[in-house]
Amino acid sequence: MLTRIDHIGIACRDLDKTVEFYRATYGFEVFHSEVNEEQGVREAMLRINGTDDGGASYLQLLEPTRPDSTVAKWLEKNGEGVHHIAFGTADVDGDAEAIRGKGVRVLYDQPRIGSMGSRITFLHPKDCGGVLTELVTSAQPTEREG
Ligand code: CMX
Ligand code: CO
Repeated sequence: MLTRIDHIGIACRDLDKTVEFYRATYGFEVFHSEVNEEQGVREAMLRINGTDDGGASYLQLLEPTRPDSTVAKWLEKNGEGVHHIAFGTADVDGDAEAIRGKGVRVLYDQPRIGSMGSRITFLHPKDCGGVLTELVTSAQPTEREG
């Protein structure tokens, strides 16, 4: 069951500058940052609020690490902006299979590793009304997000 907005993914060309915009404008601080080479991104997670399933909602600021990455290609075409939304679930495997059964393309056969050791998969934007949609199961939610 999808129980929260886990994050909104925002593509940018300059992560440090974008982090500074969110800090100076809204007072949001970096909760976690990392490079995910498989996804081709350097990212910062800004924790916005806790959620009643024990998790949290974040903004995920994404800068491409290489020109052939999905985010780099998206930036070339669209410029900076909202890239995807992500729903949180305790069971990404089960929810992805259920959604696949409804005829929506799930991009990965098995979930991959996302931010903070989470397990993630994506639904094709062409099957979701133009919205690239991610499903996320956090790692150790109580320890990290409690
Ligand atoms: N949102 C909405 N539509 C999108 C999109 C996005 N983020 N990315 C691509 N599209 C649309 C394109 O506009 C295009 O539509 P048209 O054919 O009408 O022009 C169509 O999808 C195909 O786009 P493309 O530019 O040819 O891109 P690809 O097919 O090569 O890749 C996708 C699209 C979804 C398969 C790819 O972006 C992907 O695998 N995404 C999942 C991984 C990812 O996004 N990782 C980065 C974030 C990591 C994280 O969140 O942790
Ligand atoms: Co994401």
